[in-house]
Amino acid sequence: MRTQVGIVGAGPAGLMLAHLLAREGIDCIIVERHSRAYVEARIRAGVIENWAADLLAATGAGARMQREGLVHEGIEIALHGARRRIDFKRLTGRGIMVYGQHEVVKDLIELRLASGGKIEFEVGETSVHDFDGKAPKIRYKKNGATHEIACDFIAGCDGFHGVSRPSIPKGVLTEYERIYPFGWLGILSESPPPSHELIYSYTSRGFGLYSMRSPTVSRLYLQCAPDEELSKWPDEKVWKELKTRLGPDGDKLLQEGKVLEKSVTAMRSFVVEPMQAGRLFLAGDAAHIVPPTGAKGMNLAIADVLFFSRALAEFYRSGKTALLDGYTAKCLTRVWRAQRFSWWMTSMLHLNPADSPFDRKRQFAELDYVTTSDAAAKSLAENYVGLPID
Ligand code: FAS
Ligand code: PHB
Repeated sequence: MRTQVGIVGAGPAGLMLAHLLAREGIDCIIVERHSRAYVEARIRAGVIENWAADLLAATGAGARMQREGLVHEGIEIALHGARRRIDFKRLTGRGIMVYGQHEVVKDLIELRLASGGKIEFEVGETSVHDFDGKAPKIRYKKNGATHEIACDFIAGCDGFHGVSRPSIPKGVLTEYERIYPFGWLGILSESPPPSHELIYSYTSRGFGLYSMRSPTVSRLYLQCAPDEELSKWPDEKVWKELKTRLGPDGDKLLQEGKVLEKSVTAMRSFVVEPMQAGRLFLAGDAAHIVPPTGAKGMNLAIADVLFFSRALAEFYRSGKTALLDGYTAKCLTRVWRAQRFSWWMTSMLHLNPADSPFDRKRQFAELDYVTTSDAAAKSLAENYVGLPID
């Protein structure tokens, strides 16, 4: 097979790239190791930045999001149960879209297949080759046969555990990492959220996040140990702890419901530089990971492929490589700002076992300041809704 851009991975990065390239008339093929059903059911992010929701809508991939998504104009931060609102609309004039990542994935897959675009699901033994030259190749196995895609460029959109990044020769990439001494135990439940906006709760028992996917489906998280054993968390214990960390009226506010999904996610900050090697370009989680407290993961993936699609459009239009050569620098400015914000939100809202009593007091003072000073709240708000993208 031959195409212009070979894409490894059908997550938000790979699918959004294919969508943007199709609009530029640039041919591409996606290879994905899991089935369509699997990637469409995988529960991950839920917050879409303002510009990203506008991009989905402006490029014809946002109709269902606009029908079923929830526009939020603020969040609440609870300090030991006392809830204070950060008014995004008043502070920045913008809001966020609450719409599940798996819904975005469903919409982009449907659009791509409906327009005759190619996605090879359930491939095995994917490998990438010759990206140091002008004729890179992707090889994979499917139904017992080996297949090869010859292309001009490879987009490594295969997440943190994919094959693209590790295929780059040793010494080319520099890794930056921070591992956090806590994780999140998350549930998806058939129950109404405790509030019509997200609640970020700071308590002496650890962090709690009360998010949603719809007015009847909640996405709820508890700070836990990074290697917490799910078997130690039967549903009733999860509900009890979620109510406790919501504050004195937790019992009244949080209705229980059927738990549809339960998982523990460890937390890290990770960036590789550069995000390209020859004609292999990394995007999304393949190049960087943020702790989910700032809700930046999916949004960074979409930003990377927006920049990459523009660079490819310039190349195929004019042969110029300025934007391709500048891809890493363009992405990393936004990546490091999101890394700072995500680290800051994570450090401010979680209990770090290594913290001293002084740290705890300082932490509380920071939360108190951020939720009472317009200047500080505006900084949080503009980072949360999404820094302007150009
Ligand atoms: P993805 O990981 O989404 O997609 C990569 C794709 O490549 C996958 O479909 C994978 O199957 C495929 N792939 C991998 N190796 C392959 C190979 N060898 N061959 C072919 N295909 C291959 N962010 C939030 O903001 N809020 C959250 O609550 C949240 N929860 C998360 C929970 C988890 C467990 C994880 C891992 C991430 C979470 N994130 C969350 C961050 C998340 O949103 C990511 O940033 C987002 O999925 C990144 O998108 P992609 O870069 O497309 O990578
Ligand atoms: C989610 O809804 O899954 C979600 C929302 C906000 C976050 C993280 C996750 O910061």
